[in-house]
Amino acid sequence: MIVSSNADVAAVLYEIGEILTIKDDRFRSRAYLLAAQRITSLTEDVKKVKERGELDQIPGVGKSIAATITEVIDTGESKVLEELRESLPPGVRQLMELEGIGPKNAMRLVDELKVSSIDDLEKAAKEERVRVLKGFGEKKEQNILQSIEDYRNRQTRFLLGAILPVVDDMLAWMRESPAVLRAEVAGSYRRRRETIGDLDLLVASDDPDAASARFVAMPPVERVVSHGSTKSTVFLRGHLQVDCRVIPPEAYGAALQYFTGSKDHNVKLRTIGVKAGYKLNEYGLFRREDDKLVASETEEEIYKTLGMDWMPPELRENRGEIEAATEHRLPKLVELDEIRGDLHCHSSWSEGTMTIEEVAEKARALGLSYVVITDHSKSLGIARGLDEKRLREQGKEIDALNRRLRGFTVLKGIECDIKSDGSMDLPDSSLEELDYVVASIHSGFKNDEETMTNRMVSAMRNEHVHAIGHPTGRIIQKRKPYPLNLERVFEEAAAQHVAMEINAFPERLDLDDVSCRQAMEAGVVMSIGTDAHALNQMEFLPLGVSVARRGWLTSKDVANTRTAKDLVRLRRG
Ligand code: DGT
Ligand code: CA
Ligand code: CA
Ligand code: ZN
Repeated sequence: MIVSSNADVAAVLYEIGEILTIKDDRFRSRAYLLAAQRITSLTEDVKKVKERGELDQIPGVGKSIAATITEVIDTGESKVLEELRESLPPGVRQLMELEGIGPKNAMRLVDELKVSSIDDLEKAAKEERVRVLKGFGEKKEQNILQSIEDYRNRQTRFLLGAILPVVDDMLAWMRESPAVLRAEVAGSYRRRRETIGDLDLLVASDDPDAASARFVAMPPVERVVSHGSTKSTVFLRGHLQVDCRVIPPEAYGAALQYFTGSKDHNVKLRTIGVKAGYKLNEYGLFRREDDKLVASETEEEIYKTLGMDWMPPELRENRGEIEAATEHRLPKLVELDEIRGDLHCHSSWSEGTMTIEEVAEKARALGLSYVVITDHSKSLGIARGLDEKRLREQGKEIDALNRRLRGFTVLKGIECDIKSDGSMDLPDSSLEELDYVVASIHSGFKNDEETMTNRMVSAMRNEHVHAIGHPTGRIIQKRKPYPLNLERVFEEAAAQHVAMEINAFPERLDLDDVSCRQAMEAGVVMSIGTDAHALNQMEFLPLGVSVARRGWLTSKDVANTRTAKDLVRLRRG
C-alpha cells in the first residue's frame, strides 16, 4: 500500500462486507458495505477525521467499524479482515490474491468450476470455461488471465524503489569487513531497471572465506540457500534472492562487466569480440590464438580493447549503445547533481502530510535550489483539491515563505486535473498566476485511445500548462497504461513546448525509459517530479534520474536542469 488513502480504507471495509455476505451475516455485512460507501464518498481525508476522534460521527460508522478504520490507518492491516480471510477455504483465499477478484467471485469460481487454485483457474479460463458462467463472459475471462499473469510477475520481481535501501544497508555491512576490498551490486540493479528479479552482489577480496562468511551472516538474511567460498546465495525478507560472488581484485572489472549484463548486451559484445579475435567471459578478455589475458581489472580496459568507450550501466540493454560506443557518439547522460529542482510535490494543502516550509527545507537539504508545490485541483475531492480561493491563499503563504528563504525558491504550481472534455479543472485566470502547471489525467481510464489522446492534446494546447503529469497513468505491476497514441502526444508536446513528466514515484516511473527516449527523439523535454506526499518520498528523485538516463537523456532534455527563471519560461521554447 502506497499511502493509506480513503480508497484503501474503503477497500478493507468492502472486503470485510463481502466475506460477511458469503457467511450470511446479513446485518454486519450491510453495515460494512455501507461504511465502505461512506468512506469512498467522503470529501475529507479520513486520517484527518480520525485525528479529531470523530470517526464514529460519520453516518453508518459505529464503534467497531471506527476501530477497524483506526487500525487500518495506524498499521495498514485489519485483524478482523485477516481472521475472516483465514476462515475461507484455501482455494478461495488464493483466488482473492488476483486483482479484480473479490471474495464473492472467488467463492463462485470455486463452487461452480470446482477449481481450488490459481493454476486450476488459469486452466479453466484457457479452456473457455469461465466465460459461460452467469455474469462473466469473454471479457472477464480475459481479465482473469491478465490478472494471473500480473500476479506471477508480482511474485517474482521487486520495485527498484523498494530495493535501494536494502542495497545501501547490505553494502554498508559488507564494506565494514576488512576482508572486503570492493563491494557493488551488478545485474539489473546496477542498470537501474524499474523492477529487479534478484540481486547480484560482487565482492573483491583476497580472503574469500572471510568475505563469504560476512555475507551469509548479514542481519536481514532469512535463509542461506548455499554457502561456498566464492559463491553463496541467500534469501532476504519477502523472498528477495541475493547471489554473492567473491572475486580476486585483478579480475573485478571482468566480473562487474559480465554480471552487470544485460544478457543481450553481453551476447552482442561477445560476438563482436569473437570477430576481433577475442574471448570474453566473467574472468576477463582473452586473445583467442594463445589464450593470453589482455584485460580484466577494469571495465574501461575491456571496452577499450574492443574499440569502444565505456558505457554507463543504464544503457546496457543492447538498444544501440554498443554501436554508439564504437563510433564514440554516446550521449552525455544527465546526472543527479545537474538537477536543480523537484517539479511535482504535494503539501498538506491537499493530500500531502508536510507543510510547504518543510518541503522547502527538505529540498534544500537534498541539494536543490527550488521546488514546485503542485497540490491537486478541486475536482479531486478525496485529495482535498484546491479551488481558486484556496490556491490564491496558498500563493500568499508561498510569497511570505520566499521572503524569508535565502538562496532557495518555492515555485507556485498545481497538479491540475484534466477534465474528461480536455479542459482544465481551474480557470485560466487562476493558472496564469502560477509559475508551473502540471496537468494530469485521473479518471476515465477505460476510454478509447482517440478519446484519451484528444483529451491530453487539448490540455497541452492550454497556454498555461507546462507539463503533463504521469502521462500514461500506469502503476507498475498493478495498472496498465490507459490507451494513448504516444506518437501524437509527443508530436504535440514538441510543437507546444510542453514537457512530459517522469514521475519518480517508485510504483509509477511514468513515462518509462523507452517512452522517454521516443519523446526525446521527437524533440520533447522531460520534467522530473517525485509526486511526494510525505517528506521522505522527496528522496525518490534519483529514481526519476535513472529513468531519464535509461532513456538516453542529456541535461538539455530535462527541464529540471534549468534555473527556476528559465523553467517558468519553458513554453517559449
Ligand atoms: P533480473 O535479476 O531478472 O532483474 O535481471 P539481471 O539482468 O540482473 O539478470 P540475472 O540476475 O539473471 O543475471 C545477472 C547478469 O549476469 C545478467 O544481466 C548478465 C549475466 N548473465 C547471466 N546469465 C547469462 C548468460 O547466460 N549469458 C551472458 N552473457 N550473461 C549472463
Ligand atoms: Ca539480478
Ligand atoms: Ca542473479
Ligand atoms: Zn496525479
